[in-house]
Amino acid sequence: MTSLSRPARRALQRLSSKQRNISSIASAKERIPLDVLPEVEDALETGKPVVALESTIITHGMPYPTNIETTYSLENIIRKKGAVPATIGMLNGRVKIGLDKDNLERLGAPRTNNKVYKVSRRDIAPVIALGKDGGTTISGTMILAAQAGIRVFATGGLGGVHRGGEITWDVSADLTELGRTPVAVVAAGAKSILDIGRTLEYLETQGVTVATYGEQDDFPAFFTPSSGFKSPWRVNNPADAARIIHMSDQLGLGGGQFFGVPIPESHYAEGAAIQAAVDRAVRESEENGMSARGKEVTPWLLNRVAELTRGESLKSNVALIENTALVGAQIAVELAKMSR
Ligand code: PSU
Ligand code: MN
Repeated sequence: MTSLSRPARRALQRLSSKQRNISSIASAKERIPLDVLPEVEDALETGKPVVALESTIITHGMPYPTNIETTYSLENIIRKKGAVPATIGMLNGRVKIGLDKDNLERLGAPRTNNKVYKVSRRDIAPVIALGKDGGTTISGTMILAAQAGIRVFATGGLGGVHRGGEITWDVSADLTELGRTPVAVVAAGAKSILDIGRTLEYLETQGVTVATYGEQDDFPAFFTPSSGFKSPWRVNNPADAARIIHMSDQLGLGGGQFFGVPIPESHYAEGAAIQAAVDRAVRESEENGMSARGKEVTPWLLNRVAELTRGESLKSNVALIENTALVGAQIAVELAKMSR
């Protein structure tokens, strides 16, 4: 939209959300190879609530077939709350807003010979231009969601400043994306494979509104409810979250918001054991040089933690994403009422 003149941009801002989404999808289709599932296109055109889901979880974050089963489960949870799910990924260089069964199988099935890229901002243009397949990270998904006019996105864990990031400079593109792209991310916080204190500092510098969603002040740490760091804000209902998103748009601030939803209480108990595995995995990654391997670091750590906990971490992972999908859908429903 930055190519528009300022008066044109103002005129576009005055359009109702319905008109805006039609123009946003139509114009996106003129610019990029884009396929939108009919259910999603209809929802966007008629101002119904839509929740984006990412695909790096499917391609790099979870093993088969849990990755695919979880995607169906998330999509159903979102539908039950009255919103439409849009899982975002890339196939043959085409952007997919909503994945059908075949798309999902192709991205999620065990790899034979087709390489599936982990796609953050820097990778989007090459994957399209060179006709590749990709699972989009939070940053990649935010960009494509924004292109389609989707304002709310639910997922598991945010990328961040890695432990030792002050030396390796390994800082996830998720953080800068939240600073520039207007999509609200609802997730279970950031894993303690990361330096959560520095992650929050970086988000502040980027101007990102960070709020815990629930009854605690602490920023959640994915497998455990509390990170030991406070979130700058707290909300405990979907309408308040939606009001923050809406006001950010009214102000024309332009960036995203982050809502950290603590892991459900039923999974607190596993948290401590998983935490020990996280610490061990981080130590191993430093010893074997994995921690200096860029985009491979996060998937390696996730996989190692799952191994060390004999799959317990995977169960918690599924439970907490199901929870963020539910909250994301509730926020999207409230936001749709405000944007009419
Ligand atoms: N954290 C998780 N699970 C994940 C990811 C992060 O608990 O699957 C994925 C997300 O797609 C996130 C990405 O956007 O990893 C961040 O990767 P990196 O650290 O390389 O920026
Ligand atoms: Mn990184």
